[in-house]
Amino acid sequence: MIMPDSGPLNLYSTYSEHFPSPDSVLLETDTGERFTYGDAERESARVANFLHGLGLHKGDRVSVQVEKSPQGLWLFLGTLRAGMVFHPLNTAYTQEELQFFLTDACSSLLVCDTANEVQLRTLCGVVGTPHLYTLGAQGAGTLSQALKPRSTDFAAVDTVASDIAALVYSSGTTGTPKGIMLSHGNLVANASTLVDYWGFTQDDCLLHALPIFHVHGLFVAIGCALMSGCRMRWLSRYAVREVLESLPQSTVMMGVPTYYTRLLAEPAFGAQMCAGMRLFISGSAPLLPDTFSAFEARSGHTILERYGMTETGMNTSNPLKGERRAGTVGFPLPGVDVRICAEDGAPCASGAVGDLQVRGDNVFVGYWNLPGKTAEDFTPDGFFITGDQASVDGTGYISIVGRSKDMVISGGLNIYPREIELLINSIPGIDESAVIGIPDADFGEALVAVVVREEGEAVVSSEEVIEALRERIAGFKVPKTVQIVEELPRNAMGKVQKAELRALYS
Ligand code: MLC
Ligand code: AMP
Repeated sequence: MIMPDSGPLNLYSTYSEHFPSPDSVLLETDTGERFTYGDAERESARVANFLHGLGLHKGDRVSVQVEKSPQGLWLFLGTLRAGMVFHPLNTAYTQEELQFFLTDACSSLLVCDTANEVQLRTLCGVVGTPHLYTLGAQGAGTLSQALKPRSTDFAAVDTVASDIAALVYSSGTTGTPKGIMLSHGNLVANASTLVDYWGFTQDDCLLHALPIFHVHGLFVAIGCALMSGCRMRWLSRYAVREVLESLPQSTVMMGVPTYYTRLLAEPAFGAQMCAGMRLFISGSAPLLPDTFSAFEARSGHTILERYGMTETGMNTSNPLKGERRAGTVGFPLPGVDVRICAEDGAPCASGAVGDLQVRGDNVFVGYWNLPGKTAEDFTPDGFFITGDQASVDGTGYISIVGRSKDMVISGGLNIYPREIELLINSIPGIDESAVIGIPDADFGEALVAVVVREEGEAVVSSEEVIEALRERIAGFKVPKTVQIVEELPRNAMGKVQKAELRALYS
């Protein structure tokens, strides 16, 4: 949504208005290091000076595929300060996937892991990305060398609410990923709402175990911390042992449902280690009511479930004070208009299932270079059509009950079956395929490919299908199993019956 530009607005500058004294601790890492708010200011200034020194301009894309580290956070903050567009990339993406992203985003700079430098330098040559620097998990690499001589002072570039702060890709029902343009205004609006709604203060310590290449870990978690001036217990990845050790020093945790089911699977997890915790938040995928109840029984805490999307940030949330209801995502957040509509666009009565639509300052500016797709996904009165199906009960609690888009969420990561089907169908010896999600105790949903082989062709095995996919796409998108069948079930119109396949393989 395009907001009126009523003056300068920069996400970093807004964060920094809430920073406590420079010597206040911002990050405590799993290796025992501590970084202060002063470090964040100085190091992000070096990044901003470096980006300007490279000759990059406001609006240029800075693509980043690195392991989670404090230096990765400075890179994000420095990019915002410099007025450039932060383009985070999942570390699991293969070269083929990166080629698409760098080309589509027309990136000016790629920062990658030291280990990938050689291959990605060649790729940058192919796609025309002019600059490449490296950043290893421990902070070493050509980027840190280049940053050393830079000044630790930098005045944030003048940006306005509608200027793009980040470009985050999500795949889609056509199989081709699309860039989601998030503006400074979108990210400021959502983070400030969440800080208030979830009661963040400087006294909090947020247990941050999420990756920082997605909206959840990057804008929701980091946004709440920086806009309240609190501390973060910073884990480089979600490892259940480190989470157990960190809980006694934390007050808030955010995670996808898998984070909570993995905690419940640990016999050592219990109420005592949660004594200092005030809030557990879950999102990015449905939290099963059984998980909600088991967690309450073990820890004494009711998990607060919220609902959002990359395109919109957070839209609804269960309350901080008041009943958190299992199986629901609570109420619309302040400043977010939510409505549930029938196919003809009329509002649904309470209890009826319809398409969930949202409008507000949190809603993205549009899809990168795809004005037609952007127009298609908005109603004439400015509501974004989420593709989620929902209902609202008589007391206002909203439940997400399904999706009109064909999408699987595995461990909080979205996978669009069409993308995988197109790749499987291109393997020699394969006639066609259908990719589905089936219930999985760990990931919520697990990917299964149902495959029909070509008659008379050399026989392709399930293992060969998996191997062929591994070379081309991120591991989390590779189906956990491949079922070879004679034919796919179809209805009278010739459409593959995925519900039938799900029932068969669940
Ligand atoms: C890893 N693997 C997965 C997977 N993650 N498979 C399916 N689904 C996943 N989510 C596979 C790898 O390919 C590998 O397979 C094997 O599991 C081990 O990899 P790993 O990296 O060691 O796994 P692990 O550390 O256990 O990671 C699982 C996880 C992680 C759940 C901790 O995926 C995670 O942190 N998920 C959170 C994602 C997130 O931040 N989502 C928010 C999106 S924003 P192999 O076969 O190669 O060995 C959003 C908006 C909103 O949705 O509302 O928030
Ligand atoms: P992403 O594209 O990664 O931003 O994922 C957004 C999608 O995740 C939404 O459209 C929903 O389908 C799903 N989602 C996020 N939070 C929840 C939740 N609490 N319950 C159910 N689905 C959710």
